Amino acid sequence: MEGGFILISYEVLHVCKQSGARLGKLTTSHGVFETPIFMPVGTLATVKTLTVEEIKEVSEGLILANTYHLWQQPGEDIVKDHGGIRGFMKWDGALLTDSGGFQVFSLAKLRDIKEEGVHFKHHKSGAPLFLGPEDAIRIQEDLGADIIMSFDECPPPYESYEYMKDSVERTIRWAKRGKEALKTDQALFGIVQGGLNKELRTHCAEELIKLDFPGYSIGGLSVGETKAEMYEMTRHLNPILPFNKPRYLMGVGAPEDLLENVINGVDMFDCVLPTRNARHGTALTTTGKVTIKNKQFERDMSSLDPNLQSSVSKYSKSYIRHLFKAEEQLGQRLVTIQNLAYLKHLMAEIRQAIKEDRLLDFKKEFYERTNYPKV
Ligand code: PRF
Repeated sequence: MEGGFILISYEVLHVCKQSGARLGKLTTSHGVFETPIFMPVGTLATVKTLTVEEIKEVSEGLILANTYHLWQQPGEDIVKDHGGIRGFMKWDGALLTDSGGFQVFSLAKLRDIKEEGVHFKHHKSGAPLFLGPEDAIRIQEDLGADIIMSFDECPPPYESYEYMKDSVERTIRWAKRGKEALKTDQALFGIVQGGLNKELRTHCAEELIKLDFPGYSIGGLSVGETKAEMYEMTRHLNPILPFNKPRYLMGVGAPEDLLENVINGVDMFDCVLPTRNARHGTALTTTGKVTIKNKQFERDMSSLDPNLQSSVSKYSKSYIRHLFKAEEQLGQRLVTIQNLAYLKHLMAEIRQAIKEDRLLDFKKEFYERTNYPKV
């Protein structure tokens, strides 16, 4: 692992008097960040289509990568030989890795969940594999991120109470085993599960808090439940999670979800949607979603987002539409830059509104001037 000593600290700098949202400072060995923050996803040690210089432009300097994917390809030993993900992809910012739990559940075929971990078949080759809480920690130690995740189960949101109860208890035991296995100073977060059941969520949070993690993730949301149910659960967890530790809502990144969940006390977010949708031609802008392939943009000479300056501002919608119609890869790159630049801008606006105690006013304006959906 590169550098050896990796530690984080977190402090709340201000609480918005209007909304209760938190402004915080997250200190890592590879950068100091104001929260709330959105982290672009670099699953395979690349934010798809972008160079590290471009990632620097459109992020705060903190990105995410995936244990499951890098374990399978090229293998954590090769990444480790480069000094971890940062050396491998030449990223000099900070990093967070997900544990692989979620990817096993979303990608793998024929999973068999046991107390020791999960037996499953590789999502492409069908080869038999096993991943457990100690393996997830060992691999994340080799990958060398500043912040790492416990191995958890993310069950479908509408499973039975009995299933959810067993699953949560196992996730708590896995978190404990992961913490015991950790040999580095990487910041290991516990992940709160429990589906849509508030009692199970409370129980999971309380048990993880006893283990005293440096931060807490909220998993198992944005997996098929309604937005109202998601917001309700972050609102429920807000007073339960420790005030002076960062809270990270996993896999959530629609603009309206960032805003609503910041109001419910969330500090950190990641999501593949802004970058994945970009590659299919959906742009996120200061006025809402733009489907760039639409005929209406054929002769539109204006930039993708006239209110936001970035390295894509010089191109017309007409040109970017043309790139998509002609299946030119530059189109995907340009919309990826736009979407991440927009989320960076939105989070900066949110932090400013928190500082000025006017996040609820900001929320009202946000829904007035955009087409993002309001619950
Ligand atoms: N667990 C882990 N990673 C995740 C999730 C989870 O529940 C989610 C759910 N939105 C995204 N990524 N480990």
